[in-house]
Amino acid sequence: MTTATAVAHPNIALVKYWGKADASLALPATGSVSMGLDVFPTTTTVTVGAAEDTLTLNGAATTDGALVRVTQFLDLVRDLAGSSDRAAVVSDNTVPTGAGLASSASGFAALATAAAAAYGLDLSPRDLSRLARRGSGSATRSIPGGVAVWHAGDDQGSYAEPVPAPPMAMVVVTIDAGPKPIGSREAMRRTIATSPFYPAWVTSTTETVTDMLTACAAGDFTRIGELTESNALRMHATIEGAFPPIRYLTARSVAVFDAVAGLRADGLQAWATADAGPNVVVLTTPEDRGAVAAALAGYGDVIESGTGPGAHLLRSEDTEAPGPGVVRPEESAE
Ligand code: 2P0
Repeated sequence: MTTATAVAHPNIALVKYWGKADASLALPATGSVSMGLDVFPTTTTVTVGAAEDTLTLNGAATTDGALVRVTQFLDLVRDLAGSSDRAAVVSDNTVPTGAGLASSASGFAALATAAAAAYGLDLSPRDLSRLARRGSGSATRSIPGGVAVWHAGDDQGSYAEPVPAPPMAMVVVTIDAGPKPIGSREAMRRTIATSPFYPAWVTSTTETVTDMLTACAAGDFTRIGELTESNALRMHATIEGAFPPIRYLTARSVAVFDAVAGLRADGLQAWATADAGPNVVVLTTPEDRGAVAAALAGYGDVIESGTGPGAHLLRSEDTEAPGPGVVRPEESAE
């Protein structure tokens, strides 16, 4: 029985991924760029040698669609490893319930890292990121952590890697912790099928990725911020162009965008973005993050984050014992 435990963090895109070129291989229509967070890690243990695949999520046995998705992902790992062994997956998210951050990026990055090790695969960071992509697109970018670019391309070429960038921080403003009106996977499909703005989104975002990488390399924080906020609004405009329309931003979201513009007028580095929901994330500098968080406290629950690490193994061990997290005698003596 082989067990491995990995930890991974969420990431927030500065240039968004919205739409697949190939759903079965999880290939994005465009590249994207993100900042990995240093808050809310997911810790996942995979133990190979179970009677059947099982998933325990935050302490509760799970048998719904989440288990189906995990099993399909493990099938990919088993194919690579030439194994038919089933596995027990135990995953704990530290995102507070309703923080408004998706856990699929950290979840599948941690699962990919732990499962690859538990099944005996020795993958390069690039191949680990390609594997995480098959679980959830945004998980691709949680493998490197830090500021990362996820390349569009074919199966071999679509992976994430770190990019040089100036120091960054984020302030997450949770406006509404309720469920999304429509999940991002289905919303992406509807956007591609019905939004007349989608072709322009693909063209412009491809250019924005290049511009963002140039701004990151130059350490031009203001340009990074401008591109971040612009790309987020373009994504939401494209989504709103779907039929039937999908609108994630609420009046309260827009109020935060206005407040962030006010902070810029006051001389702070603050640029707003938002994913597939009403919550707003503000890109800022390590110097300005405290002032930005204080100024936005009245708009919702506010959480600060610095730039986080990539996905990594906590332990990988062979054990005779039946279950994850078992400490061998020589280790328990420490
Ligand atoms: C992003 N989002 O770049 C964009 C911005 C949401 C808005 O990636 O279908 O859960 O698993 O590939 O990764 C959310 O989509 O979608 C997402 P799948 P995922 O972060």
